[in-house]
Amino acid sequence: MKLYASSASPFVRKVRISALELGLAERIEELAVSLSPVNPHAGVREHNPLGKIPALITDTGEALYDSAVICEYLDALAGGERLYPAKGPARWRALRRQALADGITDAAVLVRYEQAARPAALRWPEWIDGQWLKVRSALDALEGESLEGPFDIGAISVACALGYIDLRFGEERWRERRPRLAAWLAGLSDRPSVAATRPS
Ligand code: GSF
Repeated sequence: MKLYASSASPFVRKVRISALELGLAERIEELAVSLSPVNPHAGVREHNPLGKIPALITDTGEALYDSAVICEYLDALAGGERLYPAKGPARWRALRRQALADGITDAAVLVRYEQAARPAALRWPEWIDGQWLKVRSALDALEGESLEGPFDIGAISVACALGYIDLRFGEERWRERRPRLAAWLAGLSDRPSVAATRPS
């Protein structure tokens, strides 16, 4: 399998952690790319018309995206029901938590593009504030949940969202008002899949 990837991408990190957890990492060859909405990558666009990473090319040549689909595909390849609970409340909790965490990451990535890619004269502070409202509200919601339990796709997605905020927005100091979430993330720091994929 081939994976269009970049080292700082939080969505690619979801796939990397999932592959390591499932024992599939060695079957994936990474194709490193650099892209943004104003700097699209032709190879990625050929396989994913949205021009986004992660995009996976399976061994039969089929392209899969986005991160949620790729992670569920890898889970199925490894026998199924390891990262994606099959049914019942555990499934809906994991999927809902993945949606919440990916929403945090989506909003944070948009802020990053706004600040790093958009010309200063075109920036819109209220729009950035609107993205931060989503991020902070979602972090508050996670602080109110118990994240203890299996390291499923919901937990993986939360770890990647928090890792991305630490990478790009250290000044946010999200831990100050969210001690439970902070302790949960700290408890994961030695987990091999998390440690091996930490962005630098
Ligand atoms: C989001 C992927 C994404 O925004 C997923 O895979 O879950 N819903 C998708 N990827 C970014 C890179 S990143 O910040 O992880 C991307 O490819 N951006 C390029 C663009 O044109 O938006």
